[in-house]
Amino acid sequence: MSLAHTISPRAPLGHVRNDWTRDEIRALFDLPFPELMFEAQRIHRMHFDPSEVQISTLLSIKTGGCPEDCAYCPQSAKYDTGVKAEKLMRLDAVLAEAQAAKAGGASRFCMGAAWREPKDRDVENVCAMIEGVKALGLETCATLGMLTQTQAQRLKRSGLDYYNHNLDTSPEFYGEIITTRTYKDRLDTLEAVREAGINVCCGGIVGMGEGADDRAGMIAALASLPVHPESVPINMLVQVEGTPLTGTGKLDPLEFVKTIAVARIAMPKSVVRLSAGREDMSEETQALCFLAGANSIFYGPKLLTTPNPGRDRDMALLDKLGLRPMER
Ligand code: SAM
Ligand code: DTB
Ligand code: SF4
Repeated sequence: MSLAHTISPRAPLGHVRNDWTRDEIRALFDLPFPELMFEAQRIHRMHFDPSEVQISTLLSIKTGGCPEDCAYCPQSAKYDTGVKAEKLMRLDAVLAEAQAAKAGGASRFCMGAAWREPKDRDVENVCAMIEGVKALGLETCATLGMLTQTQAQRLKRSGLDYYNHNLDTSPEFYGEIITTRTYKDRLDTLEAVREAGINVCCGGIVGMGEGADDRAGMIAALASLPVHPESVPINMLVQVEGTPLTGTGKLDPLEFVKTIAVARIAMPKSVVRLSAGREDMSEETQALCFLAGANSIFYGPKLLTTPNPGRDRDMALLDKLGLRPMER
């Protein structure tokens, strides 16, 4: 039996389980790198075509001025980052961006708003956007902050395919990063989204000064949700001047790759997204992330407010690696 298999005696690796302990996750992180990568790639191939990458494009439909204090975020009103607070975008402008994203090759369009939680009126406006984007033939995703059950149900009726709401880090480190809402608040929103029948997109950020145990705690929290998120974004902190996390020591890129590999093993059927942080990531690190089981990226020159690689650069990379966009 291989070293990796001794970690999960209750069920063979590659099967979906929701009872991961932090120690088991930590043991995956501690595997020799070749063993970890081999298992991640083996499990990836059990459930996915290894040459396919899902392509999403992000749009900030409501930028800046957020009342929350997330220490990583350029859109918090509490930090002076140069991001100006704007109003919710108009429907026609959003649809023009969605059309451009589709023409550029995206299959999913994610709309993000810098809200703590939307008002019911905001939800109505976003529902009109979702209907319009879906009519273009794109999958839809939204990230609007905390939701009530009624709001989640309303979004579902508009046809929303995915809702993004991250746990961000381990329960223990969370208080160092956000004080204006609790871990439990996040779990409640995730439950409302799940109950409403919307696919869940939920992940976190690494490189925030957390320890190896926190990275394991974050993956353990995600992998022990009652149902695994269908989509798991793993973000590398994008350090933005003015946020409390600027100047945090850079995380070793191989630790990022390992986080992706462990997410792949712990949530075998979820799409794992190599998310924020690619602008400053070498092609070699990104290639290792794909090898570790990442099979989704944000595509287009901007994330919400920060830069992302240009389309040409990404297409050249995918081409070089023989990867192709996943069909819907
Ligand atoms: N306001 C909503 C919320 O917080 O749920 C939606 C938008 S918020 C920007 C979505 C996610 O983006 C956050 O949960 C965080 O994981 C990620 N994010 C924000 N700023 C980031 C940064 N500087 N680097 C990496 N990820 C970041
Ligand atoms: C996620 O996990 N990462 C995306 C998406 N969900 C909404 C956002 C990344 C934001 C990076 C900072 C910015 O561009 O403002
Ligand atoms: Fe606001 Fe979301 Fe940024 Fe937190 S992550 S400050 S909730 S926009």
